[in-house]
Amino acid sequence: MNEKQQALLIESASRFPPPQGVKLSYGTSGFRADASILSSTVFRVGILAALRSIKTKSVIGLMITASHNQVSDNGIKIADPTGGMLTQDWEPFADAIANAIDPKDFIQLITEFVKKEDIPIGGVQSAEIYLGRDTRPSGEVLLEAAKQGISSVVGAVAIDMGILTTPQLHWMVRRKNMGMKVSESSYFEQLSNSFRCLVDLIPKEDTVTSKVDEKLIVDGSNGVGGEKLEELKKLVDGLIIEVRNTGKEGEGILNERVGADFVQKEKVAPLGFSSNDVGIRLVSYLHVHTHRQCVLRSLDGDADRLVYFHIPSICNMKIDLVDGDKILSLYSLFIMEQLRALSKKENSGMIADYSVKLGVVQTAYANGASTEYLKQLGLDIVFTPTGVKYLHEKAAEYDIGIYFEANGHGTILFSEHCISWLESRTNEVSSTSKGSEQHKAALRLLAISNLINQAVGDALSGLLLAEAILLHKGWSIKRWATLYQDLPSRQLKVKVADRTAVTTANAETVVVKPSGLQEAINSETAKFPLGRSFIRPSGTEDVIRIYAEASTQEAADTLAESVAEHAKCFLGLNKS
Ligand code: G16
Repeated sequence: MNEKQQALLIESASRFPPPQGVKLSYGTSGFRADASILSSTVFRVGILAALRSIKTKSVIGLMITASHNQVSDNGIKIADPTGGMLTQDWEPFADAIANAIDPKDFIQLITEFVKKEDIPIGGVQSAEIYLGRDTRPSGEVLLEAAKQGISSVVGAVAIDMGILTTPQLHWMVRRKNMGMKVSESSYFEQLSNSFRCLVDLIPKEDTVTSKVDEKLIVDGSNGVGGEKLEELKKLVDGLIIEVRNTGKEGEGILNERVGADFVQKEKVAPLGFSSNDVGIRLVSYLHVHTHRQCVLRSLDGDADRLVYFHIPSICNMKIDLVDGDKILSLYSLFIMEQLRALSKKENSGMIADYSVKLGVVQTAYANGASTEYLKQLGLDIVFTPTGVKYLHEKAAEYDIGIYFEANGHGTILFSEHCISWLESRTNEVSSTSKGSEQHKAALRLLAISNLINQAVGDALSGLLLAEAILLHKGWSIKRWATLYQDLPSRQLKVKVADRTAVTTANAETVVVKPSGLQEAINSETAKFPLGRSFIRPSGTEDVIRIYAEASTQEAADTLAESVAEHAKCFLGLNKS
């Protein structure tokens, strides 16, 4: 690093002193904490993004968001050149620079890292970083900190893409690095065009419209997802969508008793939904949730997660949840049907000359009944620790890899080879085979690959795909929910003295430290038929998460409570 570059870094870093007495950690999907202590971290991640852009000669994305966390928190997610999460190799460097208090240590860390990674900084190299933020009030200040971090690397340029959902920013980074033009309108066009394509391919005779729910009500979590869905729905024909909890003045607070995380964990309807919505299909997102006729759906705070639900009875606001596992099951079923159609030899001239490797990826949070169902479908199932960065990596090993966390975060990845094969199936067909079931199946799979966000889980594109499949099958949310019956489950969180004292193994199903805790969990689990429980430290909140499932709701609740008691005993409570 030359002197000019070093001086620039020292001068700009002096404007963003790190908070004293706080250790920040990269976590499940980037840094996340109370927004008031994050300026220095975001500034430093700006530098990291510029280095990553120089190293990879590609555009990098930075998203200012804390997704499902409370409104006073904020955070930063990093999109790598593929549009996926930052490579895990760089996480230790991110941790180190975020926590370097002494300016000399900070400069030394950067000097050593650029040397090790052979990153030529301070010279003629250029770097380009796309910036986005959600609707949190702290977003503007933190965006400015990111810009200052970026501009303290010679040749690096920040491009502010405005208020976006997290998946939109990841999509833009991926697309730009594929050499395509990038704009929000091209995102909306791609989604709505491929949705229309799927709907146009529905066999007319099979459409049982009477069974399909009439209306979709979406809980936008008072975040950016609601606003974006209002724009997208103008381009989407054939769906009646009503958005609630849009975050408009007076509508409510971001993620406060709304959104996919709340709906999925608490299993109750979000604010803004009432007994008038009984029987409707609903969606929640980040977070997005859906509810439809009426189907309801919930999105989350930055619209990267999606769960569906409906309210079966006016007696209470308890919901029937259609979570990420059921979305995964719906997608898997539909894709398998298309692959089966493709492999059939018809008098069409099309021959399936290649066997597509299809696999699904879940985490320990997947309901046991969903895994059983997917096994029965004959699917290859792999488990990873929590965090899309792990699931995405595994899914990319298949020709078509579908991954979902129960909390509604997931997507479908198509290998380049698979896309080219599908394209050749649709381009090379003889005129007689056009319109055959094989031809249509290939077109459907290609439409899915365009509709689904292959950079990261995306509540908006995930919603349109689920809707297209439901329309194709003529299914209501109730029919969808009966694919299998979830085992009763319960999730709890406990604020312990130090969550980092817990380490786990086997995709987070076994506690390694503190020693003795796993034995205590085993002895509780053994008391309940179909009992299963695990604990893990959250990577987005300062808590330990506890999951339990069993044959009855009462048993799942009791198991979760007793495991929580053991966790408190072994780890001690956080008194602050
Ligand atoms: C992030 C990750 C998800 C993860 C979630 C909760 O989601 O992208 O993969 O499931 O955090 O993680 P944890 O249990 O470690 O707190 P989001 O939507 O909050 O960005």
